[in-house]
Amino acid sequence: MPDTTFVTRPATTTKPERPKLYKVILINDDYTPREFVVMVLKAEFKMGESNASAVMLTAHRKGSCVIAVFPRDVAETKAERATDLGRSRGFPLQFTTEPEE
Ligand code: NFA
Repeated sequence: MPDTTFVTRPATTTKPERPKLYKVILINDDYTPREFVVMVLKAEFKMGESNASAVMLTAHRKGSCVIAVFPRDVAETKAERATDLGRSRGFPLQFTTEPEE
């Protein structure tokens, strides 16, 4: 018969923290064509045409635009993939991430 050890649960339990979310931010530049930005937003962030156009125009006018929030690894991967799409075509298009407050 194996020995069995019973471990009692602590009187107080803590709920697991909800993972912090990260914003993906589109940065404006003077060189990437508007249609290319829209294409990247549709391809990488699954936006429809009108939403992608609105986001692109907000970044164009204000300098940047928050696109979406995701868990850290997802946000970083998407920002990297989207930035790489621009780089592969010789554009300085940039997507960055930052933690939500
Ligand atoms: N400012 C770019 C242009 O006028 C378009 C653009 C928008 C680029 C948003 C990057 C981000 N061609």
